[in-house]
Amino acid sequence: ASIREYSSDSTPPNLILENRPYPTDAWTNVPSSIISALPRRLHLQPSHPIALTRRLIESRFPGFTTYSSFSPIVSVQQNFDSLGFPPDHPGRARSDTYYVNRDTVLRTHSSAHQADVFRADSSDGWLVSADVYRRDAIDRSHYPVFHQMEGARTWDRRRLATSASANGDLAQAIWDDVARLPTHDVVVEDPNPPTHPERNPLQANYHTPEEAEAVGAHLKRSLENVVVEVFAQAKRAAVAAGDAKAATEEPLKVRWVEAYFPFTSPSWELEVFWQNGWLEVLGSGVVKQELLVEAGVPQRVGWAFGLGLERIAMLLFGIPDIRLFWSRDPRFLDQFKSEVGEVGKGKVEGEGRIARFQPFSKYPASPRDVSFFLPSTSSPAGGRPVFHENDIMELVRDTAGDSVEDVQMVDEFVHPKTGRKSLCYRINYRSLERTLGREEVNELHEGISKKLVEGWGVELR
Ligand code: FA5
Ligand code: MG
Repeated sequence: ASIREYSSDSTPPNLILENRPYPTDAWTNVPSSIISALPRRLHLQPSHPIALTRRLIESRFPGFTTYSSFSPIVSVQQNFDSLGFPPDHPGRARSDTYYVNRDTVLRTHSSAHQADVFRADSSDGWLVSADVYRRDAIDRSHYPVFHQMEGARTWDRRRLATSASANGDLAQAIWDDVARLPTHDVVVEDPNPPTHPERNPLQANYHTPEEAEAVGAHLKRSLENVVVEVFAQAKRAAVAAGDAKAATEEPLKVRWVEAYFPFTSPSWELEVFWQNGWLEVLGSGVVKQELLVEAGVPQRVGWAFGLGLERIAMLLFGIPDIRLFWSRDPRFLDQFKSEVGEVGKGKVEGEGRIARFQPFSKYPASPRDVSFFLPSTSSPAGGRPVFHENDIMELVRDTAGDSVEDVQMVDEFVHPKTGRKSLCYRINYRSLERTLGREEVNELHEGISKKLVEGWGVELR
């Protein structure tokens, strides 16, 4: 038996996505809950907080070309190969990525469009907003569908060589542009050395250290300005709402930490101190020159970033749970609508407003535990794929949808005699929109337990 036989039980010969059929194969793993999220495009719904966040950030990059309607169905080449992901990179695994089939995925990040945009767009700066898909944990800041904004700023050496400014000195030209950026007065921690000889080397074959340093400085100031603006707007909204506590929250704390991405070097992540911890909001770095060479623009040099729009929107609007973005409840959506006037009999909806989220009520939580032994032969040779934590996350999501607030492993042990592994997960049921009945929760929980037995061959304890 193989994984193919196992997964073909329930997989139709074609998946219809955005009105197009895609042949399925042994790699197909997109569940119906994800397919139904495809048409939502929250970043394009006029007064939705994700769209408002997108527009606020776009306004901090004047002159950049903006794209926001590329299809989320991309090739493995676009999502991974074009970015230099090695063949064995964990991000490619079926446990982490939604495969339509062997060659086609739901994009896992907006970086999937980097190479294409660099090739097709000769502007110095561009932004791409996109819904992205990942098999991931379930909790208040993780959801299997979320939104990213990709951005890049590059400089053209050839154009520079023929212009009078900076005497053809690229580093100097970039520093001149840094000086044109707005300034801010937030103290930013930047504890790591700017480069790391193995993990994050300068691209010495392509850039002088001065050029890389100038690109890094332009990148950091540009993105700090985004976060500073988001916090200023968040505070304004809190004051307007009479929310004294939020309005006087501690001053903004921001730090850069070294990071690794296959398509940038050096690379950094930007973190913001929020609710007692550091929250990562974006990844970024100096674009690998190989990518620009491949894209037919070897003369361009610059930076790129990829930012989580939900993470920023949670800060901006004070939204405590990522599931709220998917709510169709008018008590949520109407909070961000604005009216521009009246035409005929109807009110005309405006572009929305940045307002502090007012919780409409907190419904009770219903935690339930499920404990089970994994099958002793939990290997592909035994006929089943190896159980991965993301598999229970998806099973829960597919059975109970947004009625689950989080899923956590609370116990794990290996039986001393049989050597079998036992796991216990706590599933916390809580709707954002209503009280769930005891019977209803029991039914959902039994459904999940049953699917664990049938799909994964576990033995309930
Ligand atoms: C990336 O996706 C890179 N493509 C970013 C990048 C672009 C680096 C260009 C360099 C150049 P990462 O996996 O860290 O990196 O995700 C970027 C951001 O998306 C995170 O900082 C976070 O804000 C957000 N994010 C990641 N996973 C989730 C999730 N499950 N739910 C909500 N937001 C998420
Ligand atoms: Mg990251």
